[in-house]
Amino acid sequence: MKQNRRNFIKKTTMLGALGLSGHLGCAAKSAKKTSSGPVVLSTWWHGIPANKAAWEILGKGGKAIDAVEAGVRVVESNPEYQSVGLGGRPDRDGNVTLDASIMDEKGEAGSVCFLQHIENPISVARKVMEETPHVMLAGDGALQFALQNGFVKKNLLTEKSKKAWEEWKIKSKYKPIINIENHDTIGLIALDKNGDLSGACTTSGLAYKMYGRVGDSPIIGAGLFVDNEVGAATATGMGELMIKTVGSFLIVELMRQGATPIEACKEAIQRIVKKTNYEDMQVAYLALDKNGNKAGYALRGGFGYAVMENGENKMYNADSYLK
Ligand code: SD4
Repeated sequence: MKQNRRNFIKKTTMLGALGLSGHLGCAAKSAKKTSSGPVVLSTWWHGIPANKAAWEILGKGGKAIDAVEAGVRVVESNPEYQSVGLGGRPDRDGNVTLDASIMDEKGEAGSVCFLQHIENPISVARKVMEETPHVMLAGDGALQFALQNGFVKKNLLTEKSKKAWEEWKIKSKYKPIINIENHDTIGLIALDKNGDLSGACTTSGLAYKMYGRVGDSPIIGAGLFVDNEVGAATATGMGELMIKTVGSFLIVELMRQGATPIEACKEAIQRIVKKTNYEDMQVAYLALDKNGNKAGYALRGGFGYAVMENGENKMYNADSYLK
């Protein structure tokens, strides 16, 4: 599955053709409680297997923090998903560099960025959260910490991703084209049976990015934010736009002030429209409040996300600002 920008647009058209269920955002319009049990939602099609893994924990009354980690690990470890973990598309020099973050119900946070050679960066992020006094480790320092904690060093560049990169180099003439992107980060947020929220976000980032580039996914408040009193939000798309507008934090703060998840996501997209040069770029958010109300909303059409509750796991096609 090619996932460059052009193909992303094709894929988004395909989503519509697949007749994915309607706009969950509308269902989430009301702020009243819509879910009594656990709920998990996550970005893109790989959200289906991720939710399923998360549900194995949530469905048995397990903790959201364990569920979010287990959910995204499935996607990180599957080389067929060329935008996360093993098999992720490399930067323009051929290095697979990963970003990930995690937050729990206590407001604790852990993150790694520019991490190489580790299949499950989310678990390294969780270790940073739980076993260091810090929030974020980067590059070689993150790798060293991972190895000290028993993670195994491996080559993450699969033949398939290597081949795609080599083809890209011919056409791209090796220019850094930062508005050409792959939108397949997995952001996953969950509410457990006890009413506790957690979230995880993990990615190989923008394909063929500049060496050293870090996106929104490991930045607490940009790619992910959780406040157990209020709600959780996560993002996918062109990370620079979410970083500049601190989008996930903004969504949670708007919900704190009474916005529904869909209203909060719309406002965060509006902020991008007003404050950034978003031409040719995509951004999408997911939000979940403390009562289980949820929404997905995107800058442009074609953003799909998966929701699992009451044992049912379904794709939804998010509403968007640009039609
Ligand atoms: C990034 N937000 O690195 C990530 C890319 C992404 O799906 O979402 N890909 O900017």
